Amino acid sequence: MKNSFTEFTDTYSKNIIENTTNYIETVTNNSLLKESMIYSLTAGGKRIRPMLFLAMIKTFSNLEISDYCKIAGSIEMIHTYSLIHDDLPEMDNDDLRRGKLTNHKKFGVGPAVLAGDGLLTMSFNLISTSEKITDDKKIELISILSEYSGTSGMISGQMTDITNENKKLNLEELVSLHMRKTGDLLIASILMGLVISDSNDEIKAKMKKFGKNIGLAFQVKDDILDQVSNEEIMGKKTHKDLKKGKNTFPSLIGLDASKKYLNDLILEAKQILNSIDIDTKLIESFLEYFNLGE
Ligand code: GRG
Repeated sequence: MKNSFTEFTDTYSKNIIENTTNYIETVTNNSLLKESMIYSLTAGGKRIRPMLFLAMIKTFSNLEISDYCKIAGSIEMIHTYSLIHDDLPEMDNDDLRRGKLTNHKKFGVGPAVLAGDGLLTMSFNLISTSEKITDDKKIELISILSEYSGTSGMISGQMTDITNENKKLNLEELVSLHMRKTGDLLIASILMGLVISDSNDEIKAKMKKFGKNIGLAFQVKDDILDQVSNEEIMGKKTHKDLKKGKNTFPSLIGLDASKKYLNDLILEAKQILNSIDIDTKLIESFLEYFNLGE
């Protein structure tokens, strides 16, 4: 049975993808660039980050959700660019993503780098052209998204990751790496939704902590599944981490302790939601994503 977050995703993800692909079609004047950007954006994916952004607006305001699908698309553009670049031979070297050929396998390395660059730069342009928010809010959103996906956030986490293969990190270093690489874009999505909702500082602080927990949980789950799942279920190669000498939670603290860690992070995230005096059921239903199905 679908939970409310999945139904929410079904309702709005088409609108998000239509907004972004229409924009790419309109402003891009090279057909290969257009095709390669749209290929990866429409290749599937759970749309977790744009949906978290919209779920904040739904939960913390009375605004019309469809007015913000264009901005939600800007977040998915950043996420998709990061996946295209992460899959490149000089990074994680993957042939499959979202169950399809990776961008560079389909179009070549050069076009894949440029498709990623195109999505990255277009993301901010998309926010700047939104008719639904004030200029002050545009600046705030662009500032959050560029900071958290940038050189103190996702990009710095990725740099630590690729330069520390075959070098053992301790738990604190591993947590810091993944907070930046995976957590920060999720936190940005949440904070951007709260900016639109005009939420107060207390809600922002609580939901930022919630974002940190789910960001970390995301990676712990990914590490666990890389060890115990298979390519058919994941839509990408599994058992890669060990082969590549990657630092993972199971390799550092063991599989059972990783599962307990995941559980504790989600429990704490639920407690944060329970401490907010508002109906947060939609956000809470997202947490079912972290069930390992055991
Ligand atoms: C190249 C600057 C740069 C950054 C790459 C996101 C990232 C940073 C790398 C991805 C590595 C990875 C597999 C991380 C595990 C968690 C994660 C972000 C998985 C992919 O996100 P999902 O599951 O993907 O939301 P879909 O396809 O559903 O959108």
